[in-house]
Amino acid sequence: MPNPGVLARYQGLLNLPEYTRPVTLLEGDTPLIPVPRLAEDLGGGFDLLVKFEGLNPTGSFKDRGMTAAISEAAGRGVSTVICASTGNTAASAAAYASRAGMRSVVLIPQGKVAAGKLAGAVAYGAQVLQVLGSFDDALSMVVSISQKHPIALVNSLNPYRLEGQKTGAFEICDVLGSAPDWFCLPVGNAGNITSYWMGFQQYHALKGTGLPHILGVQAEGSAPLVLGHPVDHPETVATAIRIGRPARGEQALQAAEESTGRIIAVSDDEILSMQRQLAANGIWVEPASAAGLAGLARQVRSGALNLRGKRVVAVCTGHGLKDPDIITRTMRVPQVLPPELEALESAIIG
Ligand code: AN7
Repeated sequence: MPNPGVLARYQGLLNLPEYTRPVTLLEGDTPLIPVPRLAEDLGGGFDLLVKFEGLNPTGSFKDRGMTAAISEAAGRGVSTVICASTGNTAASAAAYASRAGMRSVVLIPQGKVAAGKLAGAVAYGAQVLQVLGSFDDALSMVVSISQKHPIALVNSLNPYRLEGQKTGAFEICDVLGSAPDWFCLPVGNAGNITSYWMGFQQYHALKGTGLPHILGVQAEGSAPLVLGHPVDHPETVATAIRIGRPARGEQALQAAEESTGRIIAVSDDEILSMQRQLAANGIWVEPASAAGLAGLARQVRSGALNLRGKRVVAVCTGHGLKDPDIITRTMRVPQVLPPELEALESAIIG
């Protein structure tokens, strides 16, 4: 059966109002890709699969929650939606709003959004505004304006975002027949980790699919949930998770605790190194998306986690195409050849 989009596929399992009017780009149904060579590199003896969420319509996992938030808004006749974003939410909100015939406004931290995401938000027709501040500043501004004017907030403070996002957990259980033993993902504003835990719990209550331990991973320069306090000036190369006051922080900590998992931080170098390792397995993700597996690698290396005989699923949240600058900025410019066979031979054979 062709994929009907996550709302239709999991109708009845998502807590959305009667009046919801479906707006979909046929998101979801993303592949769960085995990466045996990467598992070997991490010591071997366990199954490792990547849920590649970069293959959603706008190139990130945000589309699952956005179809739900925009569908609810469409059902009650909303004409304008707004969000703060490190980039992916902006592109997704813009696409689904346009699809619904709504106006969208997105607030981004000035100069800190990857090229592919900014271009997406513009291409899909959002009004893009830059804030001289962080994502956290932008979020507090959009929350205030949505309380003052009839503009719907579509950040993950919007409960319908979480409802749609739960479908990632359902899909994993449907494909594997049960939840994995460990489940790792990057954590920024903490909507995704909150939703996955809700989804795994709901499916387990319904179908006995079991519960994973959750490993949430932040970047060291933006790790409020590891430090135990907000970070006023978050920094990391993984701009998607450059967030110092996660809106769903409490729930993320609860998910880690209830699942007997943990939330840890990794360095930018570990993130970029895992981005390269994934690409060496044919999966190019944006830096933030590599954080979950970078955290898994760190835990295995230090002996904090023994995965022998276990099944592990890692969510890779966004496509590498969204953040090409990080690659092109540091690469060696490709060699230029005259149009002669000899030059080609000497370049590749020596
Ligand atoms: C690729 O787009 O917050 O912990 O405004 O883009 O649910 O926030 C993006 C977050 C991980 C973290 N990976 O997810 C935004 C935004 C990627 C992301 C996260 C984001 P949450």
